[in-house]
Amino acid sequence: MHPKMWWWSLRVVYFFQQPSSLLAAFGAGAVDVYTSLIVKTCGSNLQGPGGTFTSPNFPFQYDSNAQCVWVITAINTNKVIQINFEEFDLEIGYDTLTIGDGGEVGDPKTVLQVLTGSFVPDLIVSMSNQMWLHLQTDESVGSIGFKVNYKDIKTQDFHILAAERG
Ligand SMILES: [Ca+2]
Repeated sequence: MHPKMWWWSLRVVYFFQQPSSLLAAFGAGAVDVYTSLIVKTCGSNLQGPGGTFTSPNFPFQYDSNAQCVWVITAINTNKVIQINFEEFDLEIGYDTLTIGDGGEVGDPKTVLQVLTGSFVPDLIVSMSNQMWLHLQTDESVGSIGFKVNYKDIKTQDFHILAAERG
């Protein structure tokens, strides 16, 4: 694909913050295009029971034009993935970390959160035994990125935790 076309497509995806509007506007084909557009330059495949990973170069600036993909898998399919961020800072509005449920990286139907800037929820939990994270940075201005802890948990543990938190 022509580089300009590739870039334009990414921007379109960025502006359609709601995955459902992307689907509505372009149909199911847009999902396939989005997925095929992610040319991975960093990231890894991870497994439970738990661990820590960071954006490239952390705690120094991440690279511009980065496309990092992490997929976390609990081998026990009855478990789900829980993540919590120790540090988080991305160039607000231009660099994003998209987090989704399952292993279909980039599928807008599975998006749980699109994070940018320095605000993060304290916990993000998948619905299945897999979670994907996609860091996408633009051509200029970086920040420290993020450090995140992950673990696989039994689904009932999360319900208890949620109940305790009210
Ligand atoms: Ca940037």
